Amino acid sequence: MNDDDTPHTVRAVDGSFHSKALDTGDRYAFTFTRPGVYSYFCSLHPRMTAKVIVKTP
Ligand SMILES: [Cu+2]
Repeated sequence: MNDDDTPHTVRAVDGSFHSKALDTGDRYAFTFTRPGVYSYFCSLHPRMTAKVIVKTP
């Protein structure tokens, strides 16, 4: 959920997932089906980067 007071997006570096602009309180969900490390960033503020690590159960 976007808790900030400005919009942000979630965009995969490899393009595999991409949210619309998320206003305050908006949520975005994506279901990963394969383990791996998925780097993403905010397309409105490209210096905002992070990653999701998906592990097998
Ligand atoms: Cu942003």
